[in-house]
Amino acid sequence: MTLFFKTISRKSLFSVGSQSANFTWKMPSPVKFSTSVVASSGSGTKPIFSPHDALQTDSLLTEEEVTIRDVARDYARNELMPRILMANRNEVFDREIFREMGKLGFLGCTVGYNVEPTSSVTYGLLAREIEYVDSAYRSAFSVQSSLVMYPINEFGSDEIKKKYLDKLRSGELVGCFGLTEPNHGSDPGGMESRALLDGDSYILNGTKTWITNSPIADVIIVWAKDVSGGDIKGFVMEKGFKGLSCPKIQGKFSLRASDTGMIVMEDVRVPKSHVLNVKGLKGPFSCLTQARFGISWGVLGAAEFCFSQALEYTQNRKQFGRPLAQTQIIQKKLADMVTEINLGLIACNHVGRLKDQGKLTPEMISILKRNSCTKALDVARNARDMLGANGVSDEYHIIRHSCNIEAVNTYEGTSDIHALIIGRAVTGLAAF
Ligand code: TGC
Ligand code: FAD
Repeated sequence: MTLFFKTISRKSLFSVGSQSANFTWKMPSPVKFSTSVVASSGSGTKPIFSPHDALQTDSLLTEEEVTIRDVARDYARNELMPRILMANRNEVFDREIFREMGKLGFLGCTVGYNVEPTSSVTYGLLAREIEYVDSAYRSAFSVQSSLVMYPINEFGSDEIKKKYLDKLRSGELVGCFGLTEPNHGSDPGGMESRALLDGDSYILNGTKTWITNSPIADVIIVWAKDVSGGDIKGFVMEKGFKGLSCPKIQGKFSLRASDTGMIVMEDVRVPKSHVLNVKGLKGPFSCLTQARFGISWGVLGAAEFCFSQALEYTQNRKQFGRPLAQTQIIQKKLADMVTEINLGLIACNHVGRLKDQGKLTPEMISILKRNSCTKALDVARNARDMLGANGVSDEYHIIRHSCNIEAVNTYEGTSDIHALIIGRAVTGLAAF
């Protein structure tokens, strides 16, 4: 496989201007990462325990996956981290981030159009490193890769593949994916958006809401019911199409560094060549399978940050004459965190390998998405508590992660909806 990451000039990428925050990171020392697993001893090597790779998941990665992961880690921690505090505080998304991720080869890395695709585990590792900094940046990465590039590559005509895929990969174009409607979130099958065939084009009417990146998107994928026949179909629209508008939703207290909006369609004409070649809910659901897989990895990255921060903080913070980390309750919380994060990562890795072997079922993804989100939310909430008052300050970053994971737990199928998908597979009875 081509290591396209190696061809990028890191120097030029990393000279992009970082937004300077008025605040400095107040941890006593930077969060450290040790993934060493062996130590020399008189009789050879002896495995040692690292809280940051407790079950040695790194040993399951290929050399190429480790290399790409390290590039992503470097980028996320050195380039994204300095920008996030003010971006989150001011609800700003820097569109340049798409070009940066594009330059590094992150966008649509598993989509093999004009490039060699990476493994699914690589995609997961990228999501994990990016979400270690913020879920908003991972959302940008996953919507573009899994919800926009994936369906265009799988179901698009040669014409639209040629028109959009390379530009989406480079980050020159930004895409979004509209499934949710004001009256239909968990039950997209009830959608009210309609498409009427009229000559060589369809006329679309309807409203989508809570759409990541819609206010800044150039390429807008919308799912709507074809009036003749009633099948759900996917339509690829462009910013500027007559009758199309994408107002921003204001006042989110989660994913504040991501632009979320609506897609309002009033008699929007979409050429037939822009209709995706798939019928029914399996079109959008197959995209969701890709994105949910990435979220399952990503949200554990956010949990890893919260764990590392809480560990460092409680090792340094003394109350009652001893470090907080030397108390039983704090140690139990840290033990729970390290257990859940590492079990979760092993599961993601395993399912990623099954995915590339063609052995995946959607229920496996529901298990991962639900498990990773609920466990990460728990880790973030506990970490917030362990920092006391500082836990509610955005300068310590945990409250931001905690608020973000609330939304991540809701989108792409809520935790309870995934329980019902698993429940249906277990019992054979649909409860929704
Ligand atoms: P159901 O009968 O289960 O399925 C209908 C058809 O779809 C097929 N199918 C799949 N195909 C491929 N991949 C999958 N994962 C699939 N899951 C189902 C299925 O075989 C069937 O095909 P066919 O040929 O028989 O028609 O449909 P249902 O209506 O009963 O589904 C119920 C339920 C609850 C599972 C579904 O509605 C659901 O998943 N609801 C959750 C909605 C959701 O996740 N929305 C996400 C919106 S996008 C988003 O949130 C992006 S956030 C991104 C970010 O910022 O990162
Ligand atoms: P509802 O479906 O109204 O659910 C409300 C509650 O009821 C939940 O707890 C749910 O679990 C529960 N519930 C629902 N049905 C049942 C049942 N049968 N039994 C028991 N409990 C049930 N959508 C897109 O299409 N594209 C995007 O890019 C996108 N980005 C998003 C970004 C953000 C920041 C957010 C917050 C959402 C985004 N969404 C997007 C929408 C997201 O997918 C929906 O919010 C989600 O699917 C849930 O739908 P809902 O909000 O309408 O909640």
